[in-house]
This record gives sequence, C-alpha cells and structure tokens, in this order.
Amino acid sequence: MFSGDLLHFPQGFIWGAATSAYQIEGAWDEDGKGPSIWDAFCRLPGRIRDGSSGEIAADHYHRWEEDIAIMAELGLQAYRFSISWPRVMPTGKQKINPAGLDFYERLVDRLLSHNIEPYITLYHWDLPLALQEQGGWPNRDTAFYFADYAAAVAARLGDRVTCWITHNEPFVVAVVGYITGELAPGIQDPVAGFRAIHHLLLSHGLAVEALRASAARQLKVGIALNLNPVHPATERETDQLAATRFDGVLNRMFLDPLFFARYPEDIEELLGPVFPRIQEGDLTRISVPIDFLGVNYYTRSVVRYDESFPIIQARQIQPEGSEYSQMWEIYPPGLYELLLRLWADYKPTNIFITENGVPVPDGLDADGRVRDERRIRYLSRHLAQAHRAIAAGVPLRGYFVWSLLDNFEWALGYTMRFGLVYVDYQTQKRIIKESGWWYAQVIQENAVPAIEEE
Ligand code: IFM
Repeated sequence: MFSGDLLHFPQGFIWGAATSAYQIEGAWDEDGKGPSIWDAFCRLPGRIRDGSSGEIAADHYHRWEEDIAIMAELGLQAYRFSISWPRVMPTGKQKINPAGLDFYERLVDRLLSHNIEPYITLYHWDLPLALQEQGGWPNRDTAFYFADYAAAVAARLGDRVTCWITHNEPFVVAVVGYITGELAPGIQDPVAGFRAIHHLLLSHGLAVEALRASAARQLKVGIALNLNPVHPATERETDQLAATRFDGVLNRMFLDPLFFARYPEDIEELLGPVFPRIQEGDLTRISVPIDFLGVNYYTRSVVRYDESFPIIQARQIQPEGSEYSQMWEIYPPGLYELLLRLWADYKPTNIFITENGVPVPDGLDADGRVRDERRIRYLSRHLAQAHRAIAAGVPLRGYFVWSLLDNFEWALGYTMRFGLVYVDYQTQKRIIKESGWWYAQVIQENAVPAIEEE
C-alpha cells in the first residue's frame, strides 16, 4: 500500500505498458518473415551506436509466454505492441505469411486469457525492405499496400482486438528516416521526407477505413503521434517565429490534417516546392474521424532562430539549468501544457498517453535488484501532470509506460534501458525493476503518490 497523499485516477482509467516488434522480438528471419528496412540499416557500418541490431533483441518471439506472465504479475490492464509488417507479409504486399499471423494470434489469445487488453500498433517503423526498394513511404503506392496489410491483420484478429493504432510517430518515420537519415532507411532528402509525411497520413486514413470494413464488430482506431510543446529560447521575435515553424512541422503538420482536413498554411508557404503534392480527396481520407488520439510524450522542444538551418531556420537547443535524462530534457509540466492545448485546439474525444518513460543506466545490485529510483520519480512527476490535466477536463483515458522491457533503442542500440523490466541480454533473463513493482502498486490502487516538485 502506498502511504501519504495519493492522486486518484478516474474509475476505468487504463494502465498499460508498450513495446514494438523490432525492438523486442528478434527472430528476424524465422518462420517466413521477410527483411525490414531495420534489418538492412543495422548492417550499414556506423549507423548503430554499439554496432548491434534487433536480430535477437529481447528474444520476445520465443519468450512471449514468460513476458505475458510478467505482465499478469504486474497487473497490467493493457499491453500495446506492434505487428511486424514483414512477418505478416514478407514483401509488404499480396502474399500473407500465415505463420506470422499465427504468432500474433497466440499472443492476443494469451493476453485476453489474462484480461490484458491488446492495443495493436500496425506500423512501428519496420517497413518491409521490398517496399523500400520500390521507394518506401515517398512512394504513394505504399499507402495502399499498408491499407491491404491492415485489412489482412484485422481479418484475423478483428474479432478479438478492439483497439488499434495505425502508426507510431509518423514524424519520426518521415523526418528522421528520410530527411536527417539518422534512422532507417537513412535517406537525406527533404522532398522525399515531406512526401513520406503525406503518404503516411494518407495510409492512416486508408487503414482506418480498411480496419473498420474488415472486422465484423466495432473497433476503436487511433494514431500515436510524438508531440512536444515548443518554446522559444528567448522572447526575441526571431526565436518566436522559429518556435512557430518548429511547432508547425512537429505538431500541426500532423494534427491539422487529421482533425481539420488541411495542412498548416504557414508551413505550406515556408516549404514552397518541397511541399508534397496532394491529390483530390486525400485530406478527406486523412481526416476520417478517429476514436482516440495517442500521445507519445517525453520532453519539450526549446527552439532558437538559426539562419543556417535548412528550410525552417529553427534549431532545437538544450536549455541551461534544466534537468536531463541520458537522452532528453526532463520537463513534466510540458505534458500538462500539451494535453490542454490538444483539448483546446483539436477536441479529440479520447486521448491516451501511448508512450511516456525515461532511459536510466540501470544495473543489478549485489542482491539482484534493480533500484531505478530515477524512473519512479520521472513517471510519478508525469502522472501528476496527467492527473492535473484530467482535473482540468481533458478526456485522458489511459497511460502506457514506455517500455515494458529493456529493448533495442534504434540507432542507440542497447545503450539505453527504458524498461520496467530489466533484460540481461547475455542470458535473456528478465528481472522486474523497482519501478515495475511500483507501477504494479499504481495499477492496483489506481493512484499515484503525490510528490513535491522542487
Ligand atoms: O523507443 C522509442 C519508441 O520506439 C518510439 N518512441 C520513443 C521511444 C524512446 O526513444
């Protein structure tokens, strides 16, 4: 039992944890799975900090039963995981690999037998390599193949799985995959990147329709966006302009088409010839009503005007005097600010925090325990902000910790640990961290201990 003051969450609030296929499954070429862009990218020299890959990762493909038993032990009410497109369709289109669908069916059935609600993400970055060879997301056809894939998965699992997320962080897919090139497929081409944004959004709309059409019952469908509040580095007019542009590309470029069937005018003007070509009817498709908006929140963006920065002339900086994790500034009030803004500007009927978490350099103590106090503090502070937002009227329905397990952190390899559960990659042994036991208590009491902000 927690002691002291508690922040109680509304009845029915959903507590979960999240993972993604490439980051945990391993078994990169087993049982008919095709290669993804990540299988190829990890082989390029110098792309992954520790030279690793997701070929084995947390070996979840073979250890899924143990992992579900851990979820049940923690009392998780929901588990958000992604389906590997190339496991289900090895070349991304036409031919289905039944063994791939069988794996996810077993997973879903076991989750349901423990009363853990599956939240399926259809795309968490692992594009079938064959589709990248035909142009990837900058190729409009990919959007239509994605809808076919969505329909195939829903035809098998739509009778049991109610909650579906089309995409995870399309900003990262397009901008970091096709413009800065730090993530797969590692391309550096702004025209390709903005075309990718449009096709990802189009594919979302097409997939929402396909999911709803192919399942026999009513599904709840949404999308998970990485959204940050954007703050100017100073009061200077140029910095304010930079912040508006940054917000345009990071946030409004996704939210406006989804909720208002239009792209932000200032960004269209700014991009000029780089702005993607939009066909008639695309925006109507993109703005098909969704059942919930997924918000992945980790940090805020503080932005300074910088003439040398291509196109947007805005650069993100790390403000002095702030607190940092191994990856980003820790800024809990940004979650409250963001949720209130989303509610005021876009009025989504339901919001879920589909990711929130922190990397901590965890290790085992002599007694075999993992004392990740910093993670407990990070999660507590963010949940306090979520609680504040609910009290202010935001329809926040649930929260997923990123991540259930330590896993492959993309270009940073295994150098970051985000899990509630420690993974010893040598033995694949799982150890529930202190944060995992703490979260189990949160779920049980539907409440978080109130903490003092310094
Ligand atoms: O690990 C990632 C995840 O795949 C997407 N959102 C951010 C996480 C931490 O970087």
